[in-house]
Amino acid sequence: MYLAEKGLDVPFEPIDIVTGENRTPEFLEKNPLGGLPVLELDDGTYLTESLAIITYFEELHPAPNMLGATPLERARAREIERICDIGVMGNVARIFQNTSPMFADRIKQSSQAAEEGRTRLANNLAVVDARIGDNPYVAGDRLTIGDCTLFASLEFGAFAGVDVDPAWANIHRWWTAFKLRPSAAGWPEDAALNIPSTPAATSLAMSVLSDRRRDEVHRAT
Ligand SMILES: N[C@@H](CCC(=O)N[C@@H](CS)C(=O)NCC(=O)O)C(=O)O
Repeated sequence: MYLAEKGLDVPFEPIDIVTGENRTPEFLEKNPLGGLPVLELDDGTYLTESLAIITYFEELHPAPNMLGATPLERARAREIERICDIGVMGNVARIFQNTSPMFADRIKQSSQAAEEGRTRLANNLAVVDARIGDNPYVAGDRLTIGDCTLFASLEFGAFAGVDVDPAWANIHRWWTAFKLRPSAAGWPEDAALNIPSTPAATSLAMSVLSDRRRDEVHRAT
């Protein structure tokens, strides 16, 4: 989404996390933590961590500016981006990992950890909702990196069956508007159906969807 907003064309190689392509020895040489995304640099080395990758591109291609023009604007943009990543994405992931069958044999699932994730998610969404207020974007009247992070987090939440309370009206207004941006057009309608490359992987992905989401997918296909 960030690359689309910047108008940058970077060659892209999909990695199937459902079948564990990101856990092969070959991939772990690129990122020992197994996470995506990974940026392969011209010198053959690899850069990991979304924020590091984004800020690298931001310095190479400052226009359109998606961080801010002054030190304080950049600090505010990073502040809300961290809240969206750690507070929203992190807690959506925590709930998903502690409730989804996909993780049943990978971690010791805990309903208490999932519950804690829900509380922390609500606290962070309250801050994001207040920060958006009447503004069109998460950091005010211009698009910044936090908008990309929030969109990815909410879409992942929709896939994982983690709902955003309708009480967060500013977030919902922002989300509805953001879906209309051309950069959102390429966003997979349903990550579970687009990421997997084999029938077995698709069936595994379908099995981890919430019942509600699975019904929606069946209706749409
Ligand atoms: N802090 C890292 C998080 C990396 C990460 O966990 N990415 C997820 C994206 S789906 C992933 O690869 N999950 C699959 C896994 O860890 O097996 C970043 O911002 O890049």
